[in-house]
Amino acid sequence: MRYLLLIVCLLAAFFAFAGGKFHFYLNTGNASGQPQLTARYTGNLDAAWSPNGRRIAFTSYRDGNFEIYAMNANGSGQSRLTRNSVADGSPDWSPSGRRIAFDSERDGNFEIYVMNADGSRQRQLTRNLANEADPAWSPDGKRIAFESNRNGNLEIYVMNADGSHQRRLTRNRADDGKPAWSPDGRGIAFVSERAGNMEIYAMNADGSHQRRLTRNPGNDTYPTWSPNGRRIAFSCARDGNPEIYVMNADGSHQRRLTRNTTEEVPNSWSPNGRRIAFTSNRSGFYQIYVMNA
Ligand SMILES: [Ca+2]
Ligand SMILES: [Ca+2]
Ligand SMILES: [Ca+2]
Ligand SMILES: [Ca+2]
Repeated sequence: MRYLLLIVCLLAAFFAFAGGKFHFYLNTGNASGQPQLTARYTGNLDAAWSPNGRRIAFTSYRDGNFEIYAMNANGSGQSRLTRNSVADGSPDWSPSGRRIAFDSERDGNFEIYVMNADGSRQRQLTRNLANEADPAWSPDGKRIAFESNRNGNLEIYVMNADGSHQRRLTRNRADDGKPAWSPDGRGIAFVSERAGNMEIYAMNADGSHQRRLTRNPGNDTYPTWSPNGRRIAFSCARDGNPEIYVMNADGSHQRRLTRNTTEEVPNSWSPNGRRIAFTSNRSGFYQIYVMNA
């Protein structure tokens, strides 16, 4: 699947993550009430709202390779947190707001790392030749879920927040990835291609009771929980290009929030539940925007 994704990436933009990451990249337009937080002429994506709502971590290509940055929730005060020549991405805040988990290719393939919220004390948590990506911190701060192709295809794994006790939660030949922990910590939403195209699934946090939430031939990806756990935002390409949708946590009442010819994917719900930070290429480059939820 990642080859298909790569083709989509190459068609859509001239940068892409490669190498086993379950990313779905996006392709322009304008919408009122959806302010753009990042500048033009470079790629900025993968926004993650800090638990107190004041900062947004994200990934930027402005330095010639992907680095993690953070900014104030209005787009001001942008600062770089990583500094190296390879890809760093997928930032996710610890529930305390003190640390950020992320993935990085600095040892030759993707691994999960953590750092302090100011970029200090960067520490590697996984260590193997496969790709580990898309970390998601459990709401109690004790565990981190992630995706890895260490067993031949992408599966979802979970480990303690110090990298110990890594264990697998999904088990099938299709790609499973992009874990998102429910706010009560009991469940994990994720993306799987087990039904032939990307659909959103949910499971208990121990991997049991895996169930499908979307059902259509377009790719559904980027699941993002509302802070009250009642809804999941996701992107779906059922109308030919990725748009942002929301549904109830059981998959019911799916409804579209964006409507244009470019690609929009949700990244992170604001902690107060009122806003959704998302990535769109409506300007010709991937940029971070916010809209009302
Ligand atoms: Ca980098
Ligand atoms: Ca690895
Ligand atoms: Ca799998
Ligand atoms: Ca689908």
